[in-house]
Amino acid sequence: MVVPTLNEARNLEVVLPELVEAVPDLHEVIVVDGGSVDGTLETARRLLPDAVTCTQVRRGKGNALATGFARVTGDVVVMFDADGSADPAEIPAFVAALTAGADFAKGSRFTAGGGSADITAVRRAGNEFLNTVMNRGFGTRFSDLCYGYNAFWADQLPVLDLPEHEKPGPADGTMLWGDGFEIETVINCRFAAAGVKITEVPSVERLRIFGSSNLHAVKDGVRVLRTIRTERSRARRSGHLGRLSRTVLSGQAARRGGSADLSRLAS
Ligand SMILES: Nc1nc2c(ncn2[C@@H]2O[C@H](COP(=O)(O)OP(=O)(O)OP(=O)(O)O)[C@@H](O)[C@H]2O)c(=O)[nH]1
Ligand SMILES: [Mg+2]
Repeated sequence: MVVPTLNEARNLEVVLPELVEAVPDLHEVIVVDGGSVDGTLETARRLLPDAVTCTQVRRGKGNALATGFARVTGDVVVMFDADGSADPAEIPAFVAALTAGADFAKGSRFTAGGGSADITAVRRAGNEFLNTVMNRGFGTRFSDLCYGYNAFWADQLPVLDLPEHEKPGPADGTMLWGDGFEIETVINCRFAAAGVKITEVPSVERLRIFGSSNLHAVKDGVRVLRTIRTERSRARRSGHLGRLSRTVLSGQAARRGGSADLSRLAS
């Protein structure tokens, strides 16, 4: 599990015990902190002495995920927010989608069985619009582009080609492309452009337990739109768009076979 944290100590008190209870044979939990001032890392180490804990070099959720991904030793990577919004009881369903043949198991609140305690009419409409733009541009059938609870096989990491995570950031404090919240869209676009097999997994988003939302519907919507455009140009430049037809969104016959082995779960 890769868990990015920014001042989530109070949430970790609830989330980490719940995680261990839901998946007792978890292979590893990697907590990547963004310089919290509320004792987040100390809390993680106290609650989960076996957890891998580290502090990212640059800033932003994207850089945190890239840092965590680089430390994964398991077969499967799960992207897991620390704010209580992701239900750890859903992890086996993500792993099952992967063992059933998907390369990328994409959480969706808007497929049968999914849902959200935290979505407004405006956000829902915005998400629908962004799904449409993405699906037209990449030939995909995503139903929930803007959702960060996902899992993929660790051997797919090179496909993402994320920025080198340990290089210090620009002196002027600007963020590198992929270091911010655009990471989720970057990941969706790059997997889609590479033509990997994508399966949506129904997921019910819960409310953040403590702290307040960092999401700004309009500002973040514009950022996702910009990300789709940039990533589409990138895919076209690298000649990837021709392969898009291979991208599917359904439960497929086993590519890897076997049952979900949660002891090799890396996130
Ligand atoms: N390491 C690190 N983690 C971050 C950073 N920004 C956000 N996070 C974490 O990423 C996860 C998702 O961030 P949230 O602030 O919950 O963003 P969101 O889910 O889009 O919005 P709300 O839940 O509605 O506030 C949480 O676990 C945060 O603590 C960052 O710059 N660095
Ligand atoms: Mg959140």
